[in-house]
Amino acid sequence: MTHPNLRMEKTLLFLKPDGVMRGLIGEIISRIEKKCLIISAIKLVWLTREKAKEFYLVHKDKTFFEALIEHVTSGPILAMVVQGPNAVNVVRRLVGETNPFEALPGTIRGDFGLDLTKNVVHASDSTENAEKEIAFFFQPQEILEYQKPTEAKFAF
Ligand code: FUP
Repeated sequence: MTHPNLRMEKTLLFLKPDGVMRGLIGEIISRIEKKCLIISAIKLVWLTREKAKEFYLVHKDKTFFEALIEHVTSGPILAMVVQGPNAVNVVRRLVGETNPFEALPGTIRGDFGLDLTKNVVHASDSTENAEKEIAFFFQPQEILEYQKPTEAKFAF
């Protein structure tokens, strides 16, 4: 039975270099899996400065822009397309507040974030941005549609 307030969505989640370097790949993927979300695409990417600036263009005039670009290009990131009911909002809530010192315990940033720049992950903040950010990292043929048998009962 489809719940009227639920929409099947895709969102873009990536572990920043601090997350990858600290060995948090398994931990973050585990949290996504335990929430019964589906990983539709996944890959390691090492962003160039040009690509990082393009991704964060909206922040280009902010004081933290250079530090942000420096950090996200300092090592590989693990980019994923995550799918599920209301996935954009659900993943943002799993991720927690931008500032790790305000993010609640139990959220990814609340549990692992070090500072505003090294806050472990990025997650799309709207369905519109999710679509753009997914296209930034993935070709359509890299995104796989499937259902896990154990989750078929949640399908709608
Ligand atoms: P979020 O959507 O939670 O990732 O946060 P924002 O879009 O506001 O910020 C994008 C990224 O900029 C954050 F992940 C980290 C970085 N940032 C800083 O480094 N310093 C700040 O004061 C705010 C954001």
